[in-house]
Amino acid sequence: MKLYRHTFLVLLIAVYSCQTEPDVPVKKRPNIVFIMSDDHAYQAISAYDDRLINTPNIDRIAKEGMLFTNASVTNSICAPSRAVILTGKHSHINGKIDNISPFDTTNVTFPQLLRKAGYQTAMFGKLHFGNNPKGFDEFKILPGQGDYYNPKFITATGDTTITGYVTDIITDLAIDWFENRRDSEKPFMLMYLHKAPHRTWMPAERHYKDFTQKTSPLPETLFDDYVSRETTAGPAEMNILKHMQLSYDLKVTDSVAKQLDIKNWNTIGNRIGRLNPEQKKSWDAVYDPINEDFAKRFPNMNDSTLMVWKYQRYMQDYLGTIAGVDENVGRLLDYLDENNLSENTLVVYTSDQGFYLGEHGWFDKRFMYNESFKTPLLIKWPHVITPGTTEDEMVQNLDFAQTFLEVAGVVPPEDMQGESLVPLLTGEKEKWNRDGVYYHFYEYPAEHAVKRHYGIATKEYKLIHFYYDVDVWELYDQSKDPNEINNVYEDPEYADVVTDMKEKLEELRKKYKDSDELNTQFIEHYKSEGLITE
Ligand code: SGN
Ligand code: CA
Repeated sequence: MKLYRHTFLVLLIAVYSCQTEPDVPVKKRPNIVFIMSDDHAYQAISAYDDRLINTPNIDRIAKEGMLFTNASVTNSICAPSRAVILTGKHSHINGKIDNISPFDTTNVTFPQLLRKAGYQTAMFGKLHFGNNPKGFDEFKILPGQGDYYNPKFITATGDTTITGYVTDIITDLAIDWFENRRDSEKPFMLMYLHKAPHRTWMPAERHYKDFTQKTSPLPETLFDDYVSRETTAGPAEMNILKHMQLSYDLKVTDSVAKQLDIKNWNTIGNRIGRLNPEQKKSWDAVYDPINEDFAKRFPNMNDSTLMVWKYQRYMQDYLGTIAGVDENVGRLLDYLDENNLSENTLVVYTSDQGFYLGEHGWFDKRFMYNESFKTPLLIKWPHVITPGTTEDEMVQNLDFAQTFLEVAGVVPPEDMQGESLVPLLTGEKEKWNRDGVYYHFYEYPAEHAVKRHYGIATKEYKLIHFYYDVDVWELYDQSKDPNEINNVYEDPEYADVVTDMKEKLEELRKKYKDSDELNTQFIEHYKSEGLITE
């Protein structure tokens, strides 16, 4: 197999080297399909963990390719993650540190480079940049977060609203592009970007009932008391009991709330208002009985039973949206198979970050703690990746740009900061040498109140520095404490580890050109924008 892979790569290189001769067709270069969902936790992909949901179609990518068990993001929030993916540079270099400011379109992105090198490029779905993507022959993107039902899309020629369910529509758009506008003389690069399973977790009608009768196992840390993390994890506003809203998130109707006289009722409606009368009728048929049942139980609930009820309702809708993603990923993979496109196509499945499914009592992301720092990553590339391989090297979303450029035979710009994953994909691990990865989260003060922090993760330890509003260091021992509930930074037994990890962290900060001065500049920027008022 190794010999075969080697021969294949030699052939690829031979094809690339023909690029300079205009008469030689270059269509043998591999196609790239980049599938990304929004907030899809690896805990909700059965290739990683089958306790919550079965995702046979997403799993197919790992079965036919490689499952990464240590993939992470550099900044666990939507638009910054997308900017890192497109530019191959950390947030402090590409400038997109948070979801607030628009993306600086003077950045060079890998789709621009691929297009220049002769690839046909398209993007469908969620981008969340505040401006249109560059480097695409065609795009149809959701404005901002987008809507689950009857969503609006931005296109190069104006806006359009499409009736239906967002995950189905994004797939329809991709398949329509393949069917009607693909140039078979060129290799293609498709970015197929789902909104699901982002908050407020609204499934397709056919999946309303898939999970509403099911209960999910409770995570070990659902009732985390944040001891030893009182000033970091403690103040975050993403606790299911305290911060997840019965109306907005869990679809309890206003009339039930009134009947129960629930205090602090948030009357901001969720997006149910977008359903047309027919869609609303099927919605009510499923959700009304759930709410009636809740109305009966609520008077006897205490904090702990309410927490569990909210967690189960959260999981039911969250997993329902994933059933739609999995089905649609299957539809796209089938299309590639049926049209003889799979053989020469590298397919990636990932998420813009991980997500808390009740771990530490939370929903949302942002922290460097595992469930939001790590992200799912499955890649298939027929004849190159040995099917069914598991890879535990520490890879990041920072690495995609250089990977895709290498796959396409394009030399990456020197200032990109990742590493191509090709040696891992081809089984030449000896060429891969990474001992730790860097992380930096900025969006604070902001929704969910997760404080600014940066840190380093190795396979054994994680060292985090929360540096704004507090000055707190945390150290986690991954093998002894995989749930990251014991901060051992002050433990004398770990003094040497702390010294060593601090050294490694400083090396990484230097390597990636991050610094305290930059932190101050970003804070000053927040002040000038009125986002920090002191
Ligand atoms: C919205 C959500 C937040 C979420 C951010 C960022 N609130 O603001 O819960 O953290 O998006 O998500 S909501 O009320 O609008 O649902 S991200 O994936 O775009 O980064
Ligand atoms: Ca996201």
